[in-house]
Amino acid sequence: MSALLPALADPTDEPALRFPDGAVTYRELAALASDLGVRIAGRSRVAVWATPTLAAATGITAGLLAGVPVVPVNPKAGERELAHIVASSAPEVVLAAPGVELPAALAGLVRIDVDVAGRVPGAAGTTRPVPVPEEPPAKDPALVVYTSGTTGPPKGAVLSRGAIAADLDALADAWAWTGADRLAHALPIFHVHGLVLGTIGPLRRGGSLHHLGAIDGQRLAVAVAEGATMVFGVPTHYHRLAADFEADPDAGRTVGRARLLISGSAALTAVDHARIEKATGLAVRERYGLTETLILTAARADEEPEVGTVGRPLADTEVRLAPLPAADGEQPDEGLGAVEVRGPQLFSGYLDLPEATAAARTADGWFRTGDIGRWTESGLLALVGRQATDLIKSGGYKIGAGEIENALLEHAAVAEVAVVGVPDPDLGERIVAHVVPTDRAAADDDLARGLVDHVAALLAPHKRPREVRFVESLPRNAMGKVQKKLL
Ligand code: MCA
Ligand code: AMP
Repeated sequence: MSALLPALADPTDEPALRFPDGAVTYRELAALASDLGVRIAGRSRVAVWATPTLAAATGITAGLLAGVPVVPVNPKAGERELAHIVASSAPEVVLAAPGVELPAALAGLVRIDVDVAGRVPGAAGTTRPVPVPEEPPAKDPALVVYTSGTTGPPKGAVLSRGAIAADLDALADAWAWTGADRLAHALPIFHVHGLVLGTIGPLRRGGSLHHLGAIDGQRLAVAVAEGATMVFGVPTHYHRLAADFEADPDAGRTVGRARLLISGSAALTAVDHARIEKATGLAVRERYGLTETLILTAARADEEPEVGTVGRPLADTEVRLAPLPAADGEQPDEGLGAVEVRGPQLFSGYLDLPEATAAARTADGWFRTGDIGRWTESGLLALVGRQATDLIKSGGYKIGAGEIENALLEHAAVAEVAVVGVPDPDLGERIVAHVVPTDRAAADDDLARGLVDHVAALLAPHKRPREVRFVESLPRNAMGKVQKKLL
């Protein structure tokens, strides 16, 4: 494998990263990141306070250059979740922009400020990268990304340098993605979508990223008018863009000058596919993957995409459909199967969780995605659902129902609770908590708001229920198990 980020080894004055707080060329980024890289070299792991900023992206780049595994931290993670991530990943250092106040859970770490303002602009041509340690082997970890399961706290997926390089190169093949491409998006950079694809992706190609800060049709139109050629987003982004373009058709037409609109992390509805195509003239292409596997399949740039599919397996990626177990005595529909995969982009395992790592694979070594799919006549993969009902996808975030239930049960006003995802046109699924209160008389709107805030503060705002329904009891089967299907 070549270096993970070859464009930083021999940097030019071409644009590399642009965020709302600043922009850098490759020469500037190489100088900033290698300077920082030398200061963190040799550390076991480095946490990065992953706001959508140039400072955070520079910190992540520094970790990759120095060969120090990066733990991107959601800056809105609640106290419980943050404490878990810090205890589990045990970083030695935390990188954050100067002046940012970090929560107590990170206070015990060595803090190094990522000061991009002091070096940019005007650094071009004057700074020279400091030599960083030799490129580590491809099997070495690059990132530890935390992802939710059905129960328990999130697990750290260890992603190697080789897995990231292999996946990005396979996507480059699928999308004809080159150094001439300029990517625009508004994704968080603490998850695979915005981080591996959306930040490391353009840097590996030698192209650029324009991070919009927040999703907004007019802002995106300006980015495309300024040269953005590709757009990444979750379905919620496209749903909101469709409304923006309907209100401002010029913005939609301008965005139509881009080369590719790509959606992923959850299914884009046929309705939103059609709205975006009508507004921009471009058909959105979907791709599919998981934190643990990176991207597995994609609608190719050189093929017309088929709505309702997530494209073909990437180069060197194998996808098979395994027989589904009969549920409740019913035979599964013909043609449907459990999606299992193999490929060079798969994770190395869950950090310090050998049993969970082993359980994620079949006896013959294929990774179980937990998704249910079928092949279309043209050989494309269509996803039709998930095996676990306790996993919710809201706004493109994977959220375990059990984690929210446990948080709610800690609240004195909650006697019993069942959390489910219900269909939502904007978020895909909306988190709804069915709560049996300890005191019926106290079950009012104030308590509902209090429960929502409780989850947001303990876990993260995106894990908060969007709706709390007070109920007298939960439907249970003869064994006493809650029957969520009846909710
Ligand atoms: C509201 N807020 C609150 C509360 N109520 N905060 C605390 N307590 C409360 N009770 C705040 C929020 O913090 C937020 O602040 C604002 O109100 C709106 O929040 P929210 O409603 O959650 O945001 P949203 O507008 O609904 O978010 C939609 C979104 C988001 C922007 C699309 O869901 C998103 O960024 N999704 C991306 C997910 C993603 O990247 N997934 C990749 C993982 P503020 O406005 O300041 O933020 S999947 C993956 O990686 C695989 C490989 C793949 O396939 O891609
Ligand atoms: P995460 O673990 O957060 O990385 O989420 C991975 C899950 O997102 C997959 O198992 C799928 O269920 C879902 N997913 C990702 N991309 C798509 C897509 N294009 N269409 C439908 N579901 C998707």
